[in-house]
Amino acid sequence: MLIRTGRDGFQHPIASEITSRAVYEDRRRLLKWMATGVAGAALAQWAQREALAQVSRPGKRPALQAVRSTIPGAVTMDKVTEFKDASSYNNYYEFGTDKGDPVEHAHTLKTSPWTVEIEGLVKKPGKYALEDLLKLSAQEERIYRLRCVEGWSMVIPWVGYSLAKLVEKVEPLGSAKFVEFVTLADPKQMPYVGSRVLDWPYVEGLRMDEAMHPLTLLTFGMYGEVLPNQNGAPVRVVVPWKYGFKSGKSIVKIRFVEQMPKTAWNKAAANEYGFYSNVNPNVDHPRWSQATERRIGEDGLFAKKRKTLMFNGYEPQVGQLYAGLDLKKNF
Ligand SMILES: Nc1nc2c(c(=O)[nH]1)N[C@H]1C(S)=C(S)[C@@H](COP(=O)(O)O)O[C@H]1N2
Ligand SMILES: [Mo]
Repeated sequence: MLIRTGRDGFQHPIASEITSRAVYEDRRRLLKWMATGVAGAALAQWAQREALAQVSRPGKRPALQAVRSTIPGAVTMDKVTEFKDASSYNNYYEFGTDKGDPVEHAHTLKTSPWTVEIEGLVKKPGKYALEDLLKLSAQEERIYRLRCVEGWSMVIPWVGYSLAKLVEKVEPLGSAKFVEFVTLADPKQMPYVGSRVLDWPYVEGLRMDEAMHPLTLLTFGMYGEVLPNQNGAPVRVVVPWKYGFKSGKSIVKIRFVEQMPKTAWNKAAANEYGFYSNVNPNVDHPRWSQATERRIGEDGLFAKKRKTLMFNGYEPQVGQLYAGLDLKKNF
């Protein structure tokens, strides 16, 4: 709807019609696709994604909506995974090792009140209430692929902001080379903490430049709502070019450190899980290939698997971070 004519003679759209750049880019891509004859599928995807951004609250949880991100690589055109699948097929070992355990057990997780402690080599350490973290920067919606080391993947619309915003705010010292994420380990709320599958708490880490990369998302929501417990409520990270286990859930501490953190999976099996854990179809896991994957909800059990992309398809954005690094050694 055009509501008024400006002095320059052009009609100006009302605010709600001002299209964000990401949406605009999507439209341009859509038009290109239509020209190449794959319009049917593309249109269906388009309609679905428009709907996700604006109305649907599939989990009936409190709304956490945000505008589409415009940063390069933040919005994949892949078909979005159904909320039902993304919230019921999870890895969250604190609630059990089967994919169906977290959705069944994670209701015992108490996500409020919640504080995240910032510690280590940083000018402004301290406890940050979740409410303050939520407000620290504008939230964006980003549609990322998440590739699990076990060979499945999903496409999820996350809501959050670049972790870099928080890092800048707390001012790490020059000596800080890595960021360590410590997640909640409370046996009273988490039935499998105490089991011997992993050394609790679940710890993850990133090199400082990885943590500062704009695609690394401090995540509070998905599908326009606050995170379901089983997906890592109330706050997790999502690092889209790495295997899913690098994206720690239900974070309680963020530590700035000089030495490479000892991460949970690396401690459990160093020959299988390195620190970097970049998605890499050319480097096999010792027990299985990483060359292909199955998209949950799309690629049936007997369908041909799809090829896994280098850095999960985020090579144009993150490849530079690893220039000169031997990715076979630093897996
Ligand atoms: N605290 C914690 N974080 C975790 C895990 C876990 O077991 N505990 N599993 C990881 C793994 S292996 C994956 S694939 C992703 C899954 O995230 P999703 O359930 O939102 O898809 O969470 C990661 N974060
Ligand atoms: Mo995973």
